[in-house]
Amino acid sequence: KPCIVLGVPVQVGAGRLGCDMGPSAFRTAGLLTELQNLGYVVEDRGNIVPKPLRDLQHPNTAIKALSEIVAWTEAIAEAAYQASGDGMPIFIGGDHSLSAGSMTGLARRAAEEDREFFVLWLDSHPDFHTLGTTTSGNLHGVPMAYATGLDGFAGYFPTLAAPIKPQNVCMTGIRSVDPAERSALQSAGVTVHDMRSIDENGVVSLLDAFLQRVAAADGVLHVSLDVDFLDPVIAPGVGTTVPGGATFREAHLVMEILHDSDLVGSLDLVELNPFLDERGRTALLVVDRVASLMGRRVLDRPTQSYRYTPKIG
Ligand code: DIR
Ligand code: MN
Ligand code: MN
Ligand code: MN
Repeated sequence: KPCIVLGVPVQVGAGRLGCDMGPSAFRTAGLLTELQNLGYVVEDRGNIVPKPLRDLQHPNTAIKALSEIVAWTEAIAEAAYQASGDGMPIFIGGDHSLSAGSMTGLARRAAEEDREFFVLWLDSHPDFHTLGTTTSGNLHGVPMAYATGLDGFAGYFPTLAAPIKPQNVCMTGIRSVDPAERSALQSAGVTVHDMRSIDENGVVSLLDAFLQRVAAADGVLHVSLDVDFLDPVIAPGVGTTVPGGATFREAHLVMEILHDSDLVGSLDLVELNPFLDERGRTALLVVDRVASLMGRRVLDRPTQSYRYTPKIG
């Protein structure tokens, strides 16, 4: 299957400007040639353009750029749906609001193909605010709540063709959760692994348990990688750094295991802010980890098989 690269220069979902340069930085850092060197056919569809703006007002006056983000979401969802029929979509952002479009377009495709849709969310934040609960008003904080069908998006964001089951979402690397998100995550039943859980259990056993579930359901897996999942010491090029993040070695391990699993069908790369980066360092690190996810490895070794085994009888 070809890799289909979609640039999404949305930045008004984040609290500061600069993410609109993300797609350029990922291309400049050699994402496409890395994929080609790994043997993939790569199709760059260029940058998505938002739909026309509609005037939208929400009673929560903290919300910023609602009309713009809705216009982006409509366009991204459509592009995601199309691309997932043609190959493996890779969304290069752009702030994390883009996942409101990518995940819902992909989930629609999965539902049509009668496949169970799963999301591995690699982020320091759960981005599980509704339009009613966000206090920062930055809409990169809402995509997962929207995509899982939480209340309060109707009349603003596009109607969901196929809400994602909260039980099919696994968040890892979490270390910054707002009070409203904390209770919403619990009542929805999302699996959340914070950094303490990673320290206590190791990233391998946590990821393995989730991948087993994806395989058992013959599911299709989407990976959403927020750059702030990584520790700011190694990945400074992001607007919302949170200390105590994933190390280089943890990120490397996660990506190699994801490749071994053979379950990943699509990918978001979000929140890269080249204006805050140090000479492309963060962009290059992310491109390197994408190479690991797509099959580059240090040594060959026998790997855990996650092959789907149909139930008999
Ligand atoms: C915070 C920060 N939870 C908010 N969120 C994100 O503004 O809602 N930062 N996603 O990257
Ligand atoms: Mn995020
Ligand atoms: Mn984040
Ligand atoms: Mn957040």
